[in-house]
Amino acid sequence: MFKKILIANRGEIALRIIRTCKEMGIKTVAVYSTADKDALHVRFADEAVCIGPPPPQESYLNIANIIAAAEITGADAIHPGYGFLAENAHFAEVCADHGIKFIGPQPEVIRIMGDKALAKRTMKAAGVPVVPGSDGPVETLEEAKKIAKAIGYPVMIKASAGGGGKGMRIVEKEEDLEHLWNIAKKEAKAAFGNDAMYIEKFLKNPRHVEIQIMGDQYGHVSHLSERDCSIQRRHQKLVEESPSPALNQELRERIGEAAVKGAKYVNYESAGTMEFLLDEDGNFYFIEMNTRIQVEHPVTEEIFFYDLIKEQIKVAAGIPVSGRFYYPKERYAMEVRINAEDPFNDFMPSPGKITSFHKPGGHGVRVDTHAYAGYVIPPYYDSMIAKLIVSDFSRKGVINKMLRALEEFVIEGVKTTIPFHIRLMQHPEFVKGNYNIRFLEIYGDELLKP
Ligand code: MV4
Repeated sequence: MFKKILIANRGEIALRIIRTCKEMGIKTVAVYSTADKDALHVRFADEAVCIGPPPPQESYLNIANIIAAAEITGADAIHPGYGFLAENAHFAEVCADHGIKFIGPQPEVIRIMGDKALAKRTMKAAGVPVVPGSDGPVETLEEAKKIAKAIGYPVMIKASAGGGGKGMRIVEKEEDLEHLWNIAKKEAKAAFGNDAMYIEKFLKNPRHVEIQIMGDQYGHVSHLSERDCSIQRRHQKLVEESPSPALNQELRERIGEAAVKGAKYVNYESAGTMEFLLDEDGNFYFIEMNTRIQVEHPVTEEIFFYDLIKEQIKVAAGIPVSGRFYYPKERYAMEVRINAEDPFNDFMPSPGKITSFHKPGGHGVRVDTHAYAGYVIPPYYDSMIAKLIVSDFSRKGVINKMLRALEEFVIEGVKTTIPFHIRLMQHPEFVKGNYNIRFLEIYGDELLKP
């Protein structure tokens, strides 16, 4: 087992990782930018190393400084958390070159999944259902026209280097293709320095259902059922829950098996998530794979009482996983993201000092946060300040408990997304589980007016 792990991250996830390391008897090294000198991850780690000024490029994305911090402190592994360097294949390689174990998948696998057209082609070859469309990248407008005609409009043009919605366009009819093709390509070039594009059939009212998987160094892969992450706004998830209200056990098993098949095909090591779109007829299609621990991993931890970070560390150290399928039994969990943003003013960021802070507690309530009374939220990083996760024996019980916990949560000094979540938990269609990725587009007016 590792003796000392460096956590190449900040905020709640850095704290989350430090906690598990302590339980495992592993020493921890925090890294921090000068903006985070008073952060809890710095205080709770055994050692802490400053890696640069506030801009992420100069600190949390600064590979040379992070490797130097690991070497100076004698860390034998690095946990990247999510965001920052978590899906950077080059960083994973540099760690290996320095004899430091990167706690995550193999660099080649990160590289495949980072190229969305290649990821899709690879999963198709593995026998995982994918959205009908081009087989890999599309080189020319003429080729794009041909494929779009064959699959039928509407189609979606997507950037291979994309994800998160950038460089993506819906095309309703052939007359619009040329124009939107050019726009999407320009956007992709500007955002990613790569304008490779692919095309697929546009699905109208899908749900976003993802499968949590865990693979080891011996080719075993297990899955831990699904999370429904359809409640999003501008590609930012706001709520995640499990089980998905849209799945029956038969469908759940088929998606889970598809995810395991795909992950085994690439010998996937570590925690990962296979993202699927689920259409109104119960068809599911792989769209992307995330090669990291995700923000919403606690939803899965709560329904299975299973520490995913601990498992990630164990498989990184060469301990095998059981290679089985896990389904929740009478357990429901939901997470809401509490961001320092004003939900009634277009989710405008609201950094600054938290003047008063009281977090909810009680049975089935978990709060993952790095915030405290007096903490100053720096403007340089993302605005998530807490995750509130509740679990119970029914979905109804979860929503009831979530509402109670949200009403108990006190955060003063900055605006937060709490009032939005309080309304959402009382929305009849949400309560019925009747939602898809367009939920906020449809009900945003009533949920987001001041
Ligand atoms: C789609 C789609 C409909 N049809 N692909 C958005 C970001 C990227 N991860 C994939 N996305 C989508 N791909 C086809 N063929 C609709 C979306 C989409 C979406 C997907 C998941 C969650 C929220 C979303 C919001 C808008 C669009």
